Amino acid sequence: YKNPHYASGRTTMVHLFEWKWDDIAAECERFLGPRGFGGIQVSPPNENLVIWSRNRPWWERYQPISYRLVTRSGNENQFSNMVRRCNNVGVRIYVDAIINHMTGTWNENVGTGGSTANFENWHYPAVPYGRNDFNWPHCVITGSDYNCCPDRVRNCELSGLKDLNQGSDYVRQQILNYMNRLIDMGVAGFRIDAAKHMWPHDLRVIYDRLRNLNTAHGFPSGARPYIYQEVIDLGGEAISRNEYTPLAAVTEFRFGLELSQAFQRRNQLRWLVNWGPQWGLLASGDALTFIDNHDNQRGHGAGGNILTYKQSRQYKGAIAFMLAHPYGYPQLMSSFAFTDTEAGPPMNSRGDITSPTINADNSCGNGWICEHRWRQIHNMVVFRNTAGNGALTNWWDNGSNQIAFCRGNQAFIAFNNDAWDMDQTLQTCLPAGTYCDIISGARSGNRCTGKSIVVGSDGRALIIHRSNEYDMMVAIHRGADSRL
Ligand code: LAG
Ligand code: CA
Repeated sequence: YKNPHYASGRTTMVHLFEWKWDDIAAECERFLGPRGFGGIQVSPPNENLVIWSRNRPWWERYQPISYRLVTRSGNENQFSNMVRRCNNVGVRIYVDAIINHMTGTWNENVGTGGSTANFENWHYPAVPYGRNDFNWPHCVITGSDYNCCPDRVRNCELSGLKDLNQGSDYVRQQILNYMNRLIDMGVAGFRIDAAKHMWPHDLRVIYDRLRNLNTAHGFPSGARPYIYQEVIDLGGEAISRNEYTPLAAVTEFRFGLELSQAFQRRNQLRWLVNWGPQWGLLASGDALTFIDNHDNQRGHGAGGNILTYKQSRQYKGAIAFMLAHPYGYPQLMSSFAFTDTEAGPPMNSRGDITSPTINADNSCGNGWICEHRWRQIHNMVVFRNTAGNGALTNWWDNGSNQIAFCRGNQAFIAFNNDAWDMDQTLQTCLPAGTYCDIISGARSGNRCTGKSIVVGSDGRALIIHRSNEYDMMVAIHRGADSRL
């Protein structure tokens, strides 16, 4: 369950938060496929409660009312078309699976597909679930439960959301029918929402009954779905992420927290010399890594002082480090603009999500940020693909916030997060030649639209990077868009 089954040479997925299926299919064909992205995490595809009383917040999608594939992102047909079209251009789909709970009690009671529920009786007829399918006695998780009481964290309600009993064979079967249907449609894996709130043993039973990935969509025979479990473990809680790594991969929340600190200069970049398990991070193969996610970019979930698109210079620095460094399986966040932390995606008065528009410079409009379309970010995806399994070599630092390193004779990157200029001759590990910096521009024909860097026959290059430049890093590699 720890292999994403990316198409060959691909390494990175992006969370297209609240995107519609038709728009994702188009994005696969016009951008993600051609630019080497490995996959997409999509918002929950199953029917959720419509919450007009809070003006359709983003979090209504974390309140399932059935497993029918009808949401604001589209219907079942649109979903399965998207999966096919994306797989056809080498981009995998990963589904955010909410299997810990159903909706909480609410003053509204219609789903995105028209289903209703009877909250007082724990009755979800469109599944169907009834009282016996939930955990008893009824209880709600409190803050102190995380320190004392694993059983309460798993058997009580998470913010009042009706807590399913995954120990029940009937419940397991409903969940499996849902997930296996998605696998048959060609999805490559799942984010397991709220995994900490389910018993590892029950999850293991569910994972083991999932079907193999669909070979008609290009997966090798016998391939198991990629599973990354959302377990927030910043240390000191009664439940440890180590209870989940024997099952499948785990979201590494400490990763984005530490890098956010470092790139905000609350820690010197030079300490990243031993970035990885020595920092208390998971084993690389167990870790789904990211800077921000849909929760902590708006102060939900793990919280912390996390970099987002709003502090773009530092954010691009942290993302570039994530993509340049060999540790982990990276996921990019692609956001809609927000100030209100509860607000849902751009929509019209009927509540329909409005599509992103694409500007001439490749950026998005209509309220969509599309971090994945920022040149500095998508060019670093190609950097990571080009670096492949190459080891990190030739670490250099100035004893402060200037660092540089190579990836296996394929790629080189240097960061300057100090308040003074960088002026150094460094070993790049690349063959002699002129390379285009893929941060300030790219190669266009036989010239660079941004900076160029000349590597000598000894592999060394003079790297001058001012502290006041637009971005804090320069990056070059042997791929076509960097090498002249
Ligand atoms: C998750 N991971 O474990 C999701 O990443 C996170 O976004 C989900 O919470 C949560 N678990 C449940 O799937 C989000 C919001 C919550 C919201 C919840 C359900 O962060 O704020 O709760 O989705 O929509 C909301 C209200 C609560 C209310 C609850 C039940 O904010 O006040 O009690 O709904 O109606
Ligand atoms: Ca639970």
